[in-house]
Amino acid sequence: MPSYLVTGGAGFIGSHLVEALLARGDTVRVVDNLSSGRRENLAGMSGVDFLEGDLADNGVAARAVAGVEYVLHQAAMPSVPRSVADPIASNRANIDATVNLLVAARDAGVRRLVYAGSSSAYGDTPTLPKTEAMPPAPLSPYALQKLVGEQYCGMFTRLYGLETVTIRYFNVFGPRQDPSSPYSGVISLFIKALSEGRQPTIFGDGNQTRDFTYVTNVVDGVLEAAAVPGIADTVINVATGGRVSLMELFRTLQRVIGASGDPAFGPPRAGDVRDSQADITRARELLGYAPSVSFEEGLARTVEWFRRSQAAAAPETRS
Ligand code: UD2
Repeated sequence: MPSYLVTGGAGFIGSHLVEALLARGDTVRVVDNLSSGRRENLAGMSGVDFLEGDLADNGVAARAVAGVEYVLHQAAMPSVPRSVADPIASNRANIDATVNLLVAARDAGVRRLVYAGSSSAYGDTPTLPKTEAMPPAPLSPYALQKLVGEQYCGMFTRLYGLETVTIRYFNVFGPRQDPSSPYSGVISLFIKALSEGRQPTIFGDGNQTRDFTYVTNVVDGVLEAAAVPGIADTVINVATGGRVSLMELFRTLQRVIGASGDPAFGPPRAGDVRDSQADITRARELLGYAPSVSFEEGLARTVEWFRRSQAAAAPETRS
């Protein structure tokens, strides 16, 4: 029964990893500073060893990795615009915490650390789809910080022999993605707005594209990345492999939700990537990965989850 640490395990993606690990009988510890994660995300998942703390504190990092075989490092301060607004706070959460965790994992003899990288590393390089061999070109503090984190991981493998693998995520969405902040992922924000009869805002002309990836696909990729031998010091895209514009996303969600009308438009966001699409050949070859849930099916499941969670919250709202 291998033991796993999921950093950021009370967050959106982290909680899905915890759920999958528990379902197959693994032992799971979570470390989370609850900055964007919530204890409720782990509701019903019994047996989790929960440690509340911030990995930017190296004492917390050391406690978190004690006795652990695998680390799935999800803890981060996501969001391009948040990093543009506050580069120091995001640097601390995304780089300082990662270095502390790597040192602690090295010293504790962890077998492998899987790092949550970001498609933002590719920036606006002209070629699509993006292959891992392309030179990175970060456009925002967030993109640079996530890239530095993955480079630290590779360096820890080469310098100290700590096995690390980076999975570059491409715009992950699904149940438990929190729509409550202006920095939330666009799908969660659009679902919330359309469900409440409001029009969401599109930043820019709406022709920017993303390889939106349902969370289950990411869980599959990350768990394989922890298990497959001989892939230390590798960067691997995990995505759907498609490309959907913001306008297409908006129209598709309108259909699924049963809403109409046109979106509002605002100025493009500073640091925003124009087009993003993954080449998933490496994931297929190294991890045996294939996306098991399509973009459309993922949207339907996410809207359904949102409806059920709104319905569950409704009695409290009325009281
Ligand atoms: C980046 C990364 C993604 C992940 C994420 C974490 C890229 C291509 N992707 O996602 O992999 O690391 O950061 O935060 O860099 N938008 C609107 N209206 C809104 C909100 C967003 O039009 O109300 C636009 C936004 O300007 C962007 C797109 O929707 O063009 C997606 O935005 P997002 O914040 O969901 O994710 P993004 O692409 O910054």
